Formats: sequence, C-alpha cells, structure tokens
Amino acid sequence: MLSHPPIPVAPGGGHELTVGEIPRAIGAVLDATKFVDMHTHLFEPSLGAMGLWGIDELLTYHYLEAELFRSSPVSPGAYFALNKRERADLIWRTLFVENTPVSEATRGVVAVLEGFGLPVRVAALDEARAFFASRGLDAHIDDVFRLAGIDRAVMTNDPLDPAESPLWERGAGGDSRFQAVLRLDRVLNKWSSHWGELVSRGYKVEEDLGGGTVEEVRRFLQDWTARMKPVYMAVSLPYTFAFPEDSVRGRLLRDAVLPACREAGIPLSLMIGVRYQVNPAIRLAGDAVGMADLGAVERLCHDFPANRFLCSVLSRENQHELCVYARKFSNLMPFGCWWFLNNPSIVEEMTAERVEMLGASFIPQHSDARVLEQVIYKWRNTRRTLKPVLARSYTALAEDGWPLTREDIERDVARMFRANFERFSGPRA
Ligand code: RAT
Ligand code: ZN
Repeated sequence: MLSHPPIPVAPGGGHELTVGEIPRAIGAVLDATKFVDMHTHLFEPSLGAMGLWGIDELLTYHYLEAELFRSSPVSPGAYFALNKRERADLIWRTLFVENTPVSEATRGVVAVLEGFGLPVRVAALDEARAFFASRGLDAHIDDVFRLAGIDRAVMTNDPLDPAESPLWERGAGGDSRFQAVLRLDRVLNKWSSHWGELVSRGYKVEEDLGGGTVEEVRRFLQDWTARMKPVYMAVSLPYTFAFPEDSVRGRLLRDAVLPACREAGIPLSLMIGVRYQVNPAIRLAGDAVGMADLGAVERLCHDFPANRFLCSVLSRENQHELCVYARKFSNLMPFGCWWFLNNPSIVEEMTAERVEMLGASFIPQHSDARVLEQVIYKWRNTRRTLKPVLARSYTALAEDGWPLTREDIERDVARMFRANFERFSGPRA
C-alpha cells in the first residue's frame, strides 16, 4: 500500500471566517501586505535625472497626453513645442478644469494629490508645485512607497540608453528599495541602429550577425549582468512576434539572450502585443495594441525548459490563452494587467479568470509607473479592484465547505504580490 505524507492543514489553524467577515478580512490583508512592484519605469536616486517625480511629470504622463488630444484642439506639434510646465498647465486646464477627471489616468492624479492631503480643485496646481518643490527626494521616496503599500520597485534599465549607461559605468545602483532589470529592446528590436554602439564599446559584432557576433552579444549581456545585477532581463515585443524565426531578433534571442539568462539564473520577461507607433506625432502615446500568436510563448517554454519566462500580453483577447499556457508550463509566470489593460473593468475580469485557472500561482499586477508618485494611485486602484474579486472566490470556497481563515488569505496575498516574484526571479543557484 502507498503511504502518503500527512496533508498539510491551513497554517495557524486560526479562527474560521464567516461569509460576512470575508470581504473585510481581505481588505485588511491587502492593506497590511507590502507588495513588490515588479515592473516600473522608476529609477533609484543614483540614476539622477532619469527618475521622474512631481506634479508636472504626473500631468505630462503619456497616458494623459493621449487624452489631451481628445479634448483640446491643440496639435501635437504645438503641444510638443511647449516646455514641460506649459504642457502641464495645458493638460491641467483641459482635463481637470474644463472636464471632469473621470478617466483612469486623470483620476490617478486626483488620488495622488489626495494622498498627500493637497487640494484637488481650487489652487490645486500652485499648491502641488510648491509642495513637491519642498520635498527632498530620498525621504519622499520612503513616503511614496509607504502610501503605495510597496517596499520595492523593480526598474527598467537599458544598457544602450546614452543617458543611462554612463551612470552605471560610474557605479550607480545599490539602493535596496530598487532592483535593476536588463532591458533588451534596443538589442533585440532595433539591432540595425544599435549594433554600431556595441562596436564602439569594444564588442566585435557585425550587423548581419556574422563572425562571432552572437558570442559577443552574450559577452555584452554578461558584462551588464555583472554591472547591474538585474533580477530579470526584459523585452517589449510586437503583436507579430514569432518564435522560432530566422531573423536577427530570433537568432539573438535563441543564441545570446536565452543562454545569458540561463547562465545568470534569471528569467526573461516577454511583454507581447504592441503595435508600435500607429501615430508617431503623439510620440510615447502613439503605440497601440494587437492580438498576438502565443504559439511563440509555447515554443519558448517547451523548447527551453531550463529558462524561466515572465509574461504579460497586451491584448485582452490573449489573456485566457496565456492562462492555459501557464497551466502547461511551470517555467511560465503570467504577470500584471499591462498598460491599456490596467483599468478596473479589465483588471477585474483578468484577475478573476487567473484565480479560477491558476489559483495563487501568478503575479496579479505591476504598476508600470513612470513617475514616482503614480505608484500611490496605481496600487490603491489594484487593492480596491481586487478586493471584491478575491472576496467572490473566497466566499464561494467557504460556501463549498472550506473553513477559511485569515491566515489562508495572508498566505495567498503574500504569495501573489511578493513570493511568486521573489521565487521566480533573481539569480538562482
Ligand atoms: O505602459 C507604458 O508606459 C508603456 O509605454 C511601455 O513603457 C511599457 O510599459 C513597456 O515597458 O514597454
Ligand atoms: Zn513598462
């Protein structure tokens, strides 16, 4: 006869929650748990002016710029000819004075002002400017993280960004509130305009990947892994992304990036589904979305079992398929509700689907914040949206006979918002 190990019981054997107590317990656990923000565009202070913060940056976020052009007759050319403060003035007047800030991105600015106890209507812009000008960055980061309920932000660090790479070469890094990520977009998506930069830094690469190019790209990634100590490598990919593919991207991915990730023991993050620059006049706001063929993810997970893949897909239509693939491949970790998906109605739908299909074995959200204080509203919204989603799952579980405890909820929330990322990322022995 087979002898089974004893089945573990829920930790703590704590108080069994009644159905009526469940929503409040979930809210309390979500509020008390510090999250890890596993994908942002924030930068630690040693990366200087790369890090954006304050009201003028909040107002000129590209999500708001896209909305400006729907409510103001200003042309993109005229808007981008203005300086930062003038752009912020125009966005404030258009979206917050002449219109009600009811969209997700505009409501976020209101939530940040409210978070700091600042006025949101009369004299709001002047007071906010005075307030942020009075802040010292280091302590401000601590306050922002506390208000957001996070204790770590994972950055996006591009070794070929001319503004960023010299700072790393001079020894940036080391702030324990931030972790680095080696971003590969210039290498994988824009090789033809960046291979020359590798040459000028002493790597013997050729545009057509001839000679020892692949080995040299690997050496470049090894050098930057040693310098940045990234917790993963990452790339944004078009909706047309295919793998395998006889292209520069396909070959560099297979022969340089995947081996470098394996060697460093870190995952690769695939963010798939962008239709780049459908309207270049509005710059960063000019990207759109397309449905991808996730067969590419299937082949990567299947053919490279020694690699781990974080994956976020931009199209709503691809979400269910991503969950199915995560059920097939344990080296695949779905994460976040990315960019155009980070709206309550879609976050609710996606998260319910993920819990139903994957239990707690996924990473529900990242902020994608580009401006420091955005983490306050993005994480506030995540907690607010997820509370009823989780309450529905746990209520059904309790009704079906599980003696649910607060410890169950604590374990799951800590797993989803911290441990899944910590276990999946970072150098592995
Ligand atoms: O959400 C965004 O801000 C996008 O513009 C992108 O930066 C995206 O998140 C990415 O990382 O490529
Ligand atoms: Zn991003």
